[in-house]
Amino acid sequence: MKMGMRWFGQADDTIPLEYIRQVPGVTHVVGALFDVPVGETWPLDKITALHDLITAAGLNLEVIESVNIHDDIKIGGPQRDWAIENYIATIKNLAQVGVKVICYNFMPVFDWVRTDLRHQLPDGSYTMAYEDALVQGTAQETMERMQAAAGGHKLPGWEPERLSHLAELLDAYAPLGTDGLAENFKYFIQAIMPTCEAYDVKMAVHPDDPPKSLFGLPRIVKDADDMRRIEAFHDSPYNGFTLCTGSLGENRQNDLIAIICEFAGRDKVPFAQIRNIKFTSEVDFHESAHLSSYGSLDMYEVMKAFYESGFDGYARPDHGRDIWGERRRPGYGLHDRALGIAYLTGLWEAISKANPRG
Ligand SMILES: [Mn+2]
Repeated sequence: MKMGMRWFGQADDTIPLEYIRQVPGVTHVVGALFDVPVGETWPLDKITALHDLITAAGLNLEVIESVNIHDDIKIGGPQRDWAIENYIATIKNLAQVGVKVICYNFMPVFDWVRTDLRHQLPDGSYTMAYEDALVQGTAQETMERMQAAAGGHKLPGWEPERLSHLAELLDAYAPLGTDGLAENFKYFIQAIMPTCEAYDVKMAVHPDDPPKSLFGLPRIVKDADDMRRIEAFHDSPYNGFTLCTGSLGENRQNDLIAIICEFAGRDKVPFAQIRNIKFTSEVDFHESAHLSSYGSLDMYEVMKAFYESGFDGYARPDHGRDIWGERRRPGYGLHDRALGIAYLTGLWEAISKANPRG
């Protein structure tokens, strides 16, 4: 397991790379360019500049999150092939600096959804929460709630430029349905796979968060059945998954441990995002500290499942709370993510010493 932390770049992240370098166990940064419009090719000079900054700090840049998917790829719109050509060019450019994994998602219109980005827990820390009753209104209302709650931070996947055309986007997705979206996903995967395999860059689709349909839009990366369908688009380690324990764990019907064993066991998990959540009702939850005792997921069993499946990919603690007076981009406090890393790497050491791999 190669542990890392997500970093939003010099312009957008208040955490210096030097601090990340000091978190025990961290060898890499999960990075991205945030100033290239979705659909365009990421220029090699900007990628190289990001890479050089990270390696100068003593860290590696081998995982990118995210290279976002243009809406026309998801919809099958007129600019689809243009956007795919650019995606392929981006993969080639990223490979040139040694990138091995691209995390992305295939969620229509909306990326991840929470209803409270600063929910206070009894210990005084702040976290993100989801209350299902609050997304029963319109998509517009939810979007406004998210943006108002962001406290001026940019939220990944919630680019105001793109969402300013919300009504248009909703209309464009409306006729697709689950199968239509899946067909377009398949078209995309089959178009890029030869490049991924030739350039040794693994694609790792992130599950829908929360893993269910919202606002009547189809969602197709929710559970093991969805993942099997995606795997069948092109059966190869290059067509893989970001196994986000928090996202998949947000649906009580998902047997998270079985999903880890199945997909990591088939070498389809190049990237793991490991966090805990706590259910507050059948469907509502908030993100919690990583410790098993603070949430609803058994992190010992999670780490054991990764270990026993032979997982040796990249990982990150995913999110953290705001603690110790910190006020960062929601989900991306330094301290709690570092505590999560200490805990997860501790579990990993204990599990691996008790069960040496043959
Ligand atoms: Mn995640």
